[in-house]
Amino acid sequence: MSASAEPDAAPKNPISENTTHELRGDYEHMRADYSIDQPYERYTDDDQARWRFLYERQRALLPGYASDEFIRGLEQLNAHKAIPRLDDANEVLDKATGWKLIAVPGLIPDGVFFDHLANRRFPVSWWMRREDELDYLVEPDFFHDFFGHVPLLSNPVFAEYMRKYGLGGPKAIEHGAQDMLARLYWYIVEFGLIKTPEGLRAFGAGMLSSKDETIYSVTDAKPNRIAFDLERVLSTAYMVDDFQKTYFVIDSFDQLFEISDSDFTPFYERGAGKKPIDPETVLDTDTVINRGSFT
Ligand code: HBI
Ligand code: FE
Repeated sequence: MSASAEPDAAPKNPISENTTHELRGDYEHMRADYSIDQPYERYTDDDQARWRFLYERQRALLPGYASDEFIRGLEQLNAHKAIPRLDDANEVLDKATGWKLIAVPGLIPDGVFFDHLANRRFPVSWWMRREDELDYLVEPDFFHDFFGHVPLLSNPVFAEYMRKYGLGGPKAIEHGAQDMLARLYWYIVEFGLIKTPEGLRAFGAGMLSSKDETIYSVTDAKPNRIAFDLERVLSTAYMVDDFQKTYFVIDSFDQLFEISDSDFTPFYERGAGKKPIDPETVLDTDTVINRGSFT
């Protein structure tokens, strides 16, 4: 399926159901599955310099904040010198977990995204953010997608969770519950914390690709930190344009197996039409690791 743009019309916004901003990418020259070849020659010297700046700044932060699995996954990608070529990263990932990165113009429709994940393909927006977007941008760029998401795709347990997430997409869409499934992606894949003997560590792409949220999510007293519970997360709304009010904490990556093997239908049916739990709420049924100071 490709953006069916009438000759004189701008390309249709392919994610209209859940995208409020005008999409950045050029959706005119993509394959039916929304993939493109990574246009490496289009990266400017500024893009390369921005990649190195962001990479070095985040990499220096990781010890003490990021899970060891994330740091190990990042190291083996050898991506510190320049914007990585997806073909090079794919050699590493193929050996580790059989996953493959594909370049895309930007956000793609939920159904297409789920299908890629179900087939061990991770879509990476090809373009780098601008200088004025260094610390905040509306749509995931190459740095968020590659630095944030790719390292853990070399971890077999996490990679299998991502595949199962994709496989769960069609059922969520069939139940009109993709917003519930999106919460699971958001609170785990984007903003998940994990318990370790040395304390809480971040493994979510959204925090680990952000200087300030890496620190805030692990150490700040303001947010709630609550032990992961599947139905609780599926029922909890999230913030898209601010630090999270609540982070959910898993005990181990193995816990992701249990999550991904559950049948979500009962949750979808119980949650249908219900107002989601506010992001800052703490329920008395929660196993609270720390109650946020803002409450
Ligand atoms: N498209 N390129 C891209 N990257 C994403 O992370 C992404 C997407 N489309 C939809 C989406 N994420 C979320 O709505 C998922 O929960 C499906
Ligand atoms: Fe992301």
